[in-house]
Amino acid sequence: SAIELELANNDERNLWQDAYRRLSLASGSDGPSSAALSTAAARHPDNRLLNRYRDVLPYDHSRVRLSPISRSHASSLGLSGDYINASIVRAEHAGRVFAMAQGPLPATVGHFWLMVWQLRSRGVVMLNRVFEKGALKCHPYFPDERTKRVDCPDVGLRVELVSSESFGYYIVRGFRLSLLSNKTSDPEPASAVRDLLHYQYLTWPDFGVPQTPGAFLNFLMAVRRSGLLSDPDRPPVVHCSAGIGRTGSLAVIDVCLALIARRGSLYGVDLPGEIRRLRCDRMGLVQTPDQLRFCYQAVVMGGRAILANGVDRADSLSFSIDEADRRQFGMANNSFAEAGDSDDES
Ligand code: PTR
Ligand code: PTR
Ligand code: PTR
Repeated sequence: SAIELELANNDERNLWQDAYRRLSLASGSDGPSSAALSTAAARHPDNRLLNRYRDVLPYDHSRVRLSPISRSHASSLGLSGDYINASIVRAEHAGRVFAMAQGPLPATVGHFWLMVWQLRSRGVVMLNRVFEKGALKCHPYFPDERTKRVDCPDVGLRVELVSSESFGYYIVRGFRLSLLSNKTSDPEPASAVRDLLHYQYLTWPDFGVPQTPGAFLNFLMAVRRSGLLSDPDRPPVVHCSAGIGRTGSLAVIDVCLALIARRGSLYGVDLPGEIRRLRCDRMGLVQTPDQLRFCYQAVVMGGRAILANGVDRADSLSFSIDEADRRQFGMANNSFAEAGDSDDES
C-alpha cells in the first residue's frame, strides 16, 4: 500500500525532513493554513500567563471554553474568564473527537479539572512525565499515593485517587471527581460524582520518539479497550507538555488505525492528510520528522496486525517489545519520582 511504500522509501532515501516540511505547506484542499486562523483569546492580556509556551496556542474556533459548574462553585478569582489552552479536535470520519491540552500550570490545575468535568470525559491520556530533562514540564495536577487528593476550590472540584496500577512503561490510575461541598448553598446535583481513568505513558521524551512502536501500541490498545477514546460526545482529554507533539502523534496514529479497521485495508490511508486535517483544530500537531516517521511505523505495524487478526479483535492485540524499548524504559524508573512505581491499589 502507499503508506508502506512511503515508509520504506522515506527511510531508504532519507526523506523524512522533506516529508515533514511538506506537511506545513499551506495546501488548498486540506483546509486553511494556520496563519489564517485566529488565536485572539490565547493572546489576550488576561490569558497570556495561562499558556505554558508562548508559541503554542489554541485557535479561537476550536478552543475549549470553560464555564463555572454553578455560581456558587466558582469564585471569580479562580475562573475570571473562560480560557484554557486546550482544543477540541475533530476526526469524526474516524469516530473520534479529542480534547487536546497543554500540561497544566500551577495556576490552571482547577481549570484543567473543570474541563474534564464539563466535557464529561471518561478519562485522561497523559504522554509525558512531570519532570523531563531536569525541568518541570507539567504541574503535578493529580493526586498520588501520598497526597491522595487534590482540591480545587477555585472551580469547586475535588479529585481523589481511587486506584493506581503500574504496567512498567505506563500507569493506569482511577480518579473520582466530585463537587467540593459548600456549606452555604444549593443541594448538590444528582450527578455530583464522576469516576474516570488516567492513562500515563512514561517513556516518550519530548521532541523524541519511542524506540519502536510495540510498547506504544500496547499502551494505545489498552486505552482503546477502556472505551475512553470512542465516545465522541464525551471526548477524552489528551495532553503532554505543550499538547501538540506527542499528543498529535497519538491522535493521528489512533485515527489512521480506526480508518484502516473501518476500510479493512491499508490502502487509501493518507497519513499526512490526516495530520493536516487535525492541524486545522490545533496547531503544530506532530512536531518533528522523527515523530512523523514514528507515526508511519506505528500505523503500518498496528494496521498490519489489525488486518491479520481481524478487525473485531483490533483492540486486544498485543505487540512485542524489543531490547531498544527496554533500554528506554530505564528512564521511567529513574526520573519519574513523582508517580513512582505505584504498587497496585491505594
Ligand atoms: N478574560 C476574558 C474573558 O472575558 O473571558 C478573556 C477572553 C478574552 C476570553 C477574549 C475570550 C476572548 O475571545 P473570544 O470571546 O473571541 O473567544
Ligand atoms: N522548549 C523545549 C523545552 O521546553 O525543554 C526545549 C527543548 C528542545 C527541549 C528540544 C527538548 C528538546 O529535545 P532534545 O533535547 O531531544 O533535542
Ligand atoms: N516552545 C516550545 C518548544 O519549542 O520547545 C513548545 C513545545 C514544547 C512544543 C514541547 C512541543 C513540545 O512537545 P510536546 O507537545 O510533545 O509536549
